Amino acid sequence: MIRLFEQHIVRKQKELEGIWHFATEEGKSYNLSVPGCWEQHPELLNYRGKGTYIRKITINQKTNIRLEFKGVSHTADVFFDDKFVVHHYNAFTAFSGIVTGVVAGEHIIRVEVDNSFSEASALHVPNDYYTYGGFNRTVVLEEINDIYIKNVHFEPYRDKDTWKAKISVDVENLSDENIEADINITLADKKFGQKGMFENNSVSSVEFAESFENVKEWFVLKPELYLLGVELKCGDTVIDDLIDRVGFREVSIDGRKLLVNGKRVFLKGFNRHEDYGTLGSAVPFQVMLQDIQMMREMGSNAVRTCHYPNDERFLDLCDEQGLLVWEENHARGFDLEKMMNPNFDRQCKDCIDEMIYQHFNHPSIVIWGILNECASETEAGREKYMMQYEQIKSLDTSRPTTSATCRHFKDICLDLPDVVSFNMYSGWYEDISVKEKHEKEMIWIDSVAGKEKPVIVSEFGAAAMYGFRDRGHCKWSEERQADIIRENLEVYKEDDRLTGTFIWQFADCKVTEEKWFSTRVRCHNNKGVVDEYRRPKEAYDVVKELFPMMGE
Ligand code: ADA
Repeated sequence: MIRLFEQHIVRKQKELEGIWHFATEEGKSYNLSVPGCWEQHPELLNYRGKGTYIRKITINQKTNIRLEFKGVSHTADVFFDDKFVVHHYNAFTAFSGIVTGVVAGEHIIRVEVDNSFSEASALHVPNDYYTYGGFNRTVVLEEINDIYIKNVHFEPYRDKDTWKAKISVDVENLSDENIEADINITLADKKFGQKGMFENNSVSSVEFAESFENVKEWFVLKPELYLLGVELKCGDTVIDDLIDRVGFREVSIDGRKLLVNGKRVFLKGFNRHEDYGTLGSAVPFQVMLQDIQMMREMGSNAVRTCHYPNDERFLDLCDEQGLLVWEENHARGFDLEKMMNPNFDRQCKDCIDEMIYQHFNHPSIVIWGILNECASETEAGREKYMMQYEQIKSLDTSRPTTSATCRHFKDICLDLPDVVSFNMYSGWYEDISVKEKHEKEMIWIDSVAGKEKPVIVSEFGAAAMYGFRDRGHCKWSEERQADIIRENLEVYKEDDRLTGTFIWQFADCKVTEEKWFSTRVRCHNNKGVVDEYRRPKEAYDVVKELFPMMGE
């Protein structure tokens, strides 16, 4: 499955899922699944390094092809008939490559994949989640003309009692000639369009501003979605199309409140890693659906994509279920030394560019996050936070920004984001009263945030080993985890200054043995309220009892 709705009627598109031939650096060969992580193969459980995937395709008539890789972990170099096509770093954003003038017959796609740790990888490092190897998401083959629709952005806003939208269509002209064509849009029973002259060998944008009477707004847990169809017409022939799915909703801030369509919302949910049992980060669609159904059963209305952009099918599900999403760029726990890696700024910039360019239209995304628990207590770190917030605002002014800090009482960046968020593990890493620590934190935040802002407790929780029960409620028992989550939720439930809280975490996830083995039993982060196979721990029912008592 590529998306939860058909993206094309005219453009030919197919998924290149199935068996690809794989070889390690040492030349050992395997047949592996795409999508799939190579660690799923019993001989590659701990393989970290380079590997080559090969797949043959057959083209029936001369055409241009576009290959879209939804996620390759973590670095990919793509070749088509031994000709270099595209390079990409980062497992969590999509990328594509185009080959023009492909003749009919059999062709070979080769993808050199690398999940090793080195200075070349500033974001994928030994961490409290695992960097797998392979195709964590699927691959799509498309046949396109010399001119095609590259992307469409939809930005809704209310103007008094009318919904309006700014729509921007990116068209790429691959030929050496300028091409005139019509762009026609269908949305919510309305049709409109304009002619465009598309310059050779370039990407041009066509802008629209339209009003939409009689549409229903998208709201938390009350979603309304519309298909946005774009057609590219040369003369009387529609030569390309692109369909996306949008919602009419607007996000704003009023003092401490986060508003959707002018109504206050309270985000209550989970931090969720893309990781499942023996499948690693190649999480199947049915597990994504199960995760959301379990989070909803516990009363969640939100989810945080810790700590990287997520699979767009998961975001499609959030759009359909009316969940509120905090999506963030790829970063976890970098001290200043790591932030000074010569590749860090560029790799963060690319990730933010791709995250917003690819996920802009999802109504469920209501906040963009950056740099989880990085060096926000340093001046040099502040420069990077400032640069990344400015980058986000240059790409999207329709959503607020935030960052989850753990630099308590020393963070010097809280004046920068629209929403202040902090991670707090009272009761787990510190045996301290949650209420007492929370009050101190809130007073400090107000003293340094520059003005009253919405505040989110972006992480809290405790570890428990699935199945370990102890009537004394000792640490690592399911009972103790349930007690700590209860104490936290009881405090946050009563604090009207908060606009949200996310439990760390939804499910247990694998971590890198290097660096983390000493504090992570069985090389997992065991703070899930379900284990990596989605088996609920006792805390599941505590959340199910208390979340419904918290604001919507
Ligand atoms: C941090 C971090 C999470 C996880 C958590 C923990 O807050 O943001 O990724 O590592 O701590 O389990 O300690």
